[in-house]
Amino acid sequence: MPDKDWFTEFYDAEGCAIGLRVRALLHEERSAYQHIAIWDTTHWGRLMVIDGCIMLTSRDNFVYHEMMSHPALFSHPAPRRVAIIGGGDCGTLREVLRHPEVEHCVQVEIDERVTRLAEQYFPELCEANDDPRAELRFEDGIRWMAARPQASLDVVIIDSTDPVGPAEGLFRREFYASCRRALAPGGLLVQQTESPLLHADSIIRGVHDELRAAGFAAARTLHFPQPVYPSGWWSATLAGRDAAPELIRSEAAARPPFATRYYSLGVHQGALALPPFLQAALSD
Ligand code: AG3
Repeated sequence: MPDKDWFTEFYDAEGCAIGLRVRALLHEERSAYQHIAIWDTTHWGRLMVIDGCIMLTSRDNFVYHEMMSHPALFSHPAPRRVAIIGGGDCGTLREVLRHPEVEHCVQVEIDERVTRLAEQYFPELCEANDDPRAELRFEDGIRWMAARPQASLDVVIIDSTDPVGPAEGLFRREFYASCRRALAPGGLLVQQTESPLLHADSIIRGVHDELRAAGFAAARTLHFPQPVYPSGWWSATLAGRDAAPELIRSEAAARPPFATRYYSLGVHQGALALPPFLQAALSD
């Protein structure tokens, strides 16, 4: 098969790559912030790539988006006010708005083009964008968060790209401190934290340390498969403003009032079970 039929993300830092066979390049542009490409693949539906990094495919994004939203929302006693930082494809927003307790969910994405292209090429991810509880903002999430009134949010979800370039500041204690300030008592934060296999001692450990430095009480990392991201294995880290995050609404989690494809009570509990190497990397 000639190379031109494949899109490959080369993950040079770890000497590995992930490839998908493609049929056509549907769109390509350089926005004010980054290079964005949309491909049609032969087996994975559509593919969005930002600066050479795979963001999502139609086929497997449900795993990531459900794990970025449902564990946090079922761990908060009453998640009414939610903010998503990044998440421009709107997949996380859609999952958040499945929760009837949510009264308002604001998505703060720096690059409006990501959302406009998602509307066009991934309309299924954008089906909740017209929900009256949804607010779409296009601005710098770090600055937006720093300007939030104190105790005005219940859950903060950071759905970012890798911690290089524009997203780097989203992995630092200064940003976490503004998140913590904006969270009401009992508030929770969740962030995508890259690969357990590749980044346990670096990024994931670093996020735990930065969260603690910012005043969060405790953090717990969940892991799940994500075939199109480097190593095929991914993570999200949950942190509690005042206490360790616990799955306190387990009855609701056992019977969600909406359909899920990956998330379940058992999956949530299993995702929190850390293999020894990861436990060791994250213990004090
Ligand atoms: N999530 C992107 C996670 C980072 C992927 N990294 C990579 N391919 N090197 C954002 C998109 C989903 N809403």
